[in-house]
Amino acid sequence: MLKSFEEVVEKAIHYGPKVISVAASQAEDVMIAVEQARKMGLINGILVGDREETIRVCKGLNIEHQNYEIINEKDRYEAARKAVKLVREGQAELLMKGMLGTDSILKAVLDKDIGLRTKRLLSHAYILKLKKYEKLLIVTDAAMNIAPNLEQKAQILQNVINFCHCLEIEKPKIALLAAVELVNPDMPACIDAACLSKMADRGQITGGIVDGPLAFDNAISRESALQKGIDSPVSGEVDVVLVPEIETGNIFAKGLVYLADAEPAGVLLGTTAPVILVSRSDQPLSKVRSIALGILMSAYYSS
Ligand code: COD
Repeated sequence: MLKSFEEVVEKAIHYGPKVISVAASQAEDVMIAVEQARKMGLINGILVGDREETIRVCKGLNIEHQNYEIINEKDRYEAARKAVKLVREGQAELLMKGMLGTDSILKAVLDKDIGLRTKRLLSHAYILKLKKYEKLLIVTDAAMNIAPNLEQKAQILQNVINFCHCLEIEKPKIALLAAVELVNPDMPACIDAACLSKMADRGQITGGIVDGPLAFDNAISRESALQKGIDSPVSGEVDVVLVPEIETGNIFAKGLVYLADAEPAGVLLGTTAPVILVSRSDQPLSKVRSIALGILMSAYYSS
């Protein structure tokens, strides 16, 4: 089991360099991350964006832009489409979001003709390293599916279980989060969690240990669960928390980043190729780590 980003990066270097296409490359934090990843032997980059601006950014950072192929596209959404197309056509193995909105890159990825869709639902995973937790904690879905129904949650769950296998977590422990741990019929998150739990028991979702509903305290702390008389196979050892909808997940993950110094990374799941998807405000190191995660996914799926 890979328990830290250091282990993730070390492992990913072993599989690199892979070709990454960067959608809207004209931003300092994006280029710092891409250059760092290139120097570490993780990637070679195709930069799709405003060529003049990208070169200006590179020069300001003492980055030799000649080390990259640059495809000139000033319009950010068009840049996203071109970057996606490079992956679709096999000229790049990974896609990375640069200086554009999440919804724009998602729309390009979802495009029926040029996108990276599979038959699966696409979802997002935030991977967090917290000071007080000894392994990585994955939050899903805090960035793509707005208000997933039960069927969609089952697919989000299966996506994240498959992703955990890339991190060598053989049987990931997953807590289905709600506000309480007893099924309250007035709380839709509880009902979905109870159904998902049963679906996992019956083999409709495979490869992980799934339990819920659980309130966050009982998910993250075994002591707290036992105090309430809950004997859950995941309490205190969760690898993944499944959140009820995007707002809960997004506020939760960003709260941990800004108030508890959690270090984040982010990737899309269920696509034909890895997509690195982090917030524009995330530090370059988060982007490098997300690239490393993408490389592990790529290596796992092609093995
Ligand atoms: N997986 C697979 N296919 C999907 C998915 C998905 N998760 N979502 C939509 N589709 C397909 C639909 O079946 C349809 O064929 C097509 O894509 C368009 O569907 P719409 O019209 O429902 O989707 P859009 O294009 O209006 O919106 C899709 C987004 C992913 C852009 C939208 O859900 C969204 O804005 N999500 C939140 C993104 C965001 O702002 N995140 C902020 C995090 S920092």
